[in-house]
Amino acid sequence: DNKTQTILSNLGINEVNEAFSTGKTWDSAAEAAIHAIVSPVNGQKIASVKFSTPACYNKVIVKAADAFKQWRTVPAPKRGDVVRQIGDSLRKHKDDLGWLVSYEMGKSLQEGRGEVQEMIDICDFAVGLSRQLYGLTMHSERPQHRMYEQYHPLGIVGIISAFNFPVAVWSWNAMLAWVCGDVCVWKPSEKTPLTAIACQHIVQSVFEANEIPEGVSCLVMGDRAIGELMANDTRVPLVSATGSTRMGKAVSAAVGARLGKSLLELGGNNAIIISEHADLSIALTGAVFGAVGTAGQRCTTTRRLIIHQSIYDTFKQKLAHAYSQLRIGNPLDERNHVGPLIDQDAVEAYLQSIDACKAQGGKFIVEGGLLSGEGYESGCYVKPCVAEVENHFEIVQHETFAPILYLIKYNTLDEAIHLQNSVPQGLSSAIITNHLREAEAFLSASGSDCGIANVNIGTSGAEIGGAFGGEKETGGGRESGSDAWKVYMRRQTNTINYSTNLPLAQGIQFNL
Ligand code: UN1
Repeated sequence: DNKTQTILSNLGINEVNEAFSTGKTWDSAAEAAIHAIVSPVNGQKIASVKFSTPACYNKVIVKAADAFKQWRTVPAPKRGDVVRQIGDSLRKHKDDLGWLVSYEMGKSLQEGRGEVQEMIDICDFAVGLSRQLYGLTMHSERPQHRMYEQYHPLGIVGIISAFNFPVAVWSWNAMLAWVCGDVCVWKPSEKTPLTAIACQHIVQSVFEANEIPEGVSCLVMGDRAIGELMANDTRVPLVSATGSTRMGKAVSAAVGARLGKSLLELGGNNAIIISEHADLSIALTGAVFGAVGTAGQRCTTTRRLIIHQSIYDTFKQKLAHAYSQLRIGNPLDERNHVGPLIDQDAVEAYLQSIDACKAQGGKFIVEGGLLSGEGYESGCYVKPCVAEVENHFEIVQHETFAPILYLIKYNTLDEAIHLQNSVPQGLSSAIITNHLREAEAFLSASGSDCGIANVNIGTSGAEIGGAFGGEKETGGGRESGSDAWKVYMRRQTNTINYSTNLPLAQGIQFNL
């Protein structure tokens, strides 16, 4: 319709879009295959994109390597000023871009705008950071010597992003990488390339106004074939990848084989422990938002509730009631809580997990299923569901990217923490309790083993100011706030002798 066309044209999206961009240049090889992008909201085609060939990819890397030579010489606070302007431009485009995130990916409009807000926030963070890329100074053991360390730009940062946060996760990487003096080559998910095209246009107009060389921000379209080229490419010192554990293992192996750096943000299997000392209304809202927000497709989605036996039945009833109130439907309609899954493959995985859960002994207290009929024509809308399970079930150990919530009972806090930690993944975790000893035990060295551990907050919806990522199969990377910037730079230790002698360290005498 008209609204869709206006927004697409505001964001620079054509009917058929080129396979790569190095900035001003948008291009494709003649043989580039064309892929249609269909919205999970209504099953309508939005636009098409061409996929990059290896030759396209190579052109991008050559351009990026060239641009790096200039960009690394721009003072960091000046680079920060350019990122500040990107933040300003994102503020202007927040409604359009938030809408397109919602329409292309299927998350609620509020969450689509929230995602753009995360981008704006990381821009602000990066601007401040551009004056704070601190190294330490050390005291030399030798007289009239000075020691310090400094951080230098690394080079090309390859960014592989997932469909579920199609633009925010890229921005966490790109904004930090840019203030650090790196150049970025972004391969967005082949399921959500249009929002990436929109971002490239926004960045490009800021870069052009500031006469930044072409190649500082690059976009390559494609599927895992392009990801593989990047992972194996020695011209790309850092590959930052978000997605499944299977993908992360492949990236890590390829990058590791050439001793490059990878930053991995992979699957989660996040739990909330609900204690007998919990505020149950906080627990309920935190759990339901965590489980059904983004239709269960966040890596921070709440997948397990570990509930104290004394309040288990009460909480179960409250939960079932809350689920009965959920409105599932078009995410662009702000009255709805839950939108569609990304595509029919995701629906298939959801249905298979429900079957597997039943076969393994799970008991559904809120039944799932595919929705059909008016408003559900895309075939991607499913019912959020809740099952009583045991933590060791194979299906419970596995991350299904869908709104399936598992309930598990516990007696002692030690047991609850043990259950929470007894999965292969280690991203986000939470406890709801008003009991100080429980909260502190959960956060202690013998508590949660995750990268994120919260008290009286659910597992999803982290702020950008903290380092984001997790342990074990989550991949170990940290993105976004705190000192996550360090991975985007190379560290150099410098020792300067301003004496007239050459004293050696460790007291060694070497006389000629
Ligand atoms: C993701 O799902 O990959 O903490 C990122 C959150 C969001 C980011 C999630 N701020 O839920």
